[in-house]
Amino acid sequence: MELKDKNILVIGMALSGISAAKLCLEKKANVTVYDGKSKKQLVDSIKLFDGKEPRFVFGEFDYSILDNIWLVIVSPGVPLDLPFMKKIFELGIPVWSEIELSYRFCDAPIAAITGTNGKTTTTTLVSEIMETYYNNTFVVGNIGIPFSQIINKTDKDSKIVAEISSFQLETIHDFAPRVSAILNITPDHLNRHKTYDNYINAKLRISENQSKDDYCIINYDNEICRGLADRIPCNVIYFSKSPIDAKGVYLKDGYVCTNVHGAEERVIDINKLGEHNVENIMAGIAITTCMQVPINVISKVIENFRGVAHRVEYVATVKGAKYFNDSKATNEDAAINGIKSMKSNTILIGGGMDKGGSYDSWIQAFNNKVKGLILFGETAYKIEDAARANGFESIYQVDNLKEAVDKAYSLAESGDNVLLSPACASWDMFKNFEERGNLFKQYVSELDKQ
Ligand code: UMA
Repeated sequence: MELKDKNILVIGMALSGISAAKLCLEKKANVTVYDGKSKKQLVDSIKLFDGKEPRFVFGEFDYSILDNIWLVIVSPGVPLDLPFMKKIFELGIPVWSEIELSYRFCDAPIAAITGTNGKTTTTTLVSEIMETYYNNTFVVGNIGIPFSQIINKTDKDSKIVAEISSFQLETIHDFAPRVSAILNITPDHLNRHKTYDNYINAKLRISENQSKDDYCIINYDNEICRGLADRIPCNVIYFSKSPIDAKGVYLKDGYVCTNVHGAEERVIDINKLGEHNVENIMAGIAITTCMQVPINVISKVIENFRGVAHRVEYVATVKGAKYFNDSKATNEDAAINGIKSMKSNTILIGGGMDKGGSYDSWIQAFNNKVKGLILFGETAYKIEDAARANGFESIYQVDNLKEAVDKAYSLAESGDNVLLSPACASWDMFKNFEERGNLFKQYVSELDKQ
């Protein structure tokens, strides 16, 4: 792919845009970077170009910058129906995502993971498995590392694990992973995609350029995903919480099993897994099996997998109750995801710094799963009021996180979950959410010794 002397416009100057622009500059293209923010707002970003600067255009879009543009690279957060984007399409200028650009320079096989929920956890697990077995595995994409940032370090023997969002998929053209995965689809980002069908179609694009020898992993138990199978041009591999009459990874007789390579093999005992992660783990097994990692390597990594730190991270089982750290849930929406991922009776620890939000939707999402709500921090009274207003009464206020863990321990019975998912920022009592989560893990580890 030759970019020398080509006129390229990069739209958006944050993670993806800066990295894509740097790659194009390295390839000796004439690069213009546009961002709707002002120069003053972007001074720190400008410094990241280390003197090798593109042409910058900031603020209101100046349509004359489109003259002679050969290619537009659009950042994922830029909606495609903005007036200047519509003009770009009208002029017939190709528009690529940063993922497409990077793909054009990539000789390594890619495992690409999309889905409404669980992308980051599955991507993290897949990268841990791949790194254990293969040298030169790179994890990129929506997880926070632009693909273009690492592309120069890769060759045909590298392996790429990419978390891919629907925003990134909207502007692919040739992008073709060796293995793709659609973990699940439920309504999300509808303000951007306008209709649920558009969102589903954007997700499905992950497989559109795959050849018939490639693999696409889909969730058998998610009706929307299962319904897409006929539109997938390569080998379809399912994952399911029940045995299935097709190629895939599934639960049977207390084990995660796979028949991807033919005869059924047991991969791991379900009791060794955190229950909320089972679907992500099955997807991870299917993906890495199709990337030719041996089952014994996969099961060993899974046995030690604790999820993504501070995001419904399994901590330990104490007296039959499972403890989870979701300290990263610093707002109501994230905490709703936290409680949704719990499948059984849960003792929930929440509270922290007041960001002025309401807690009603979070409490309504408890859905009879929360048997006790333990509150501490600045927002304890506010959350208690909201909980009572929503008819929830089993509330315990404590003074600090240590007391919260002790209270949870005294309430927890075998089979319960204990979840720290505060729905609030941490800064009233901690340096950051990481410190809050780490202390939680430390207090839980000390319970064993009581
Ligand atoms: N901008 C404009 N005009 C606009 C909109 C944005 O000029 O109309 C500019 C902003 O001023 C800003 C830049 O574009 O300077 C931001 O671009 P961006 O939002 O694409 O942000 P990046 O930092 O490039 O991050 C993107 C992904 N962001 C989004 O998809 C919104 C990151 O995913 C991803 O980690 C990163 O690329 C690297 O690949 C984040 C995300 O929230 C985590 N993803 C969504 C999700 O997970 O739900 C999809």
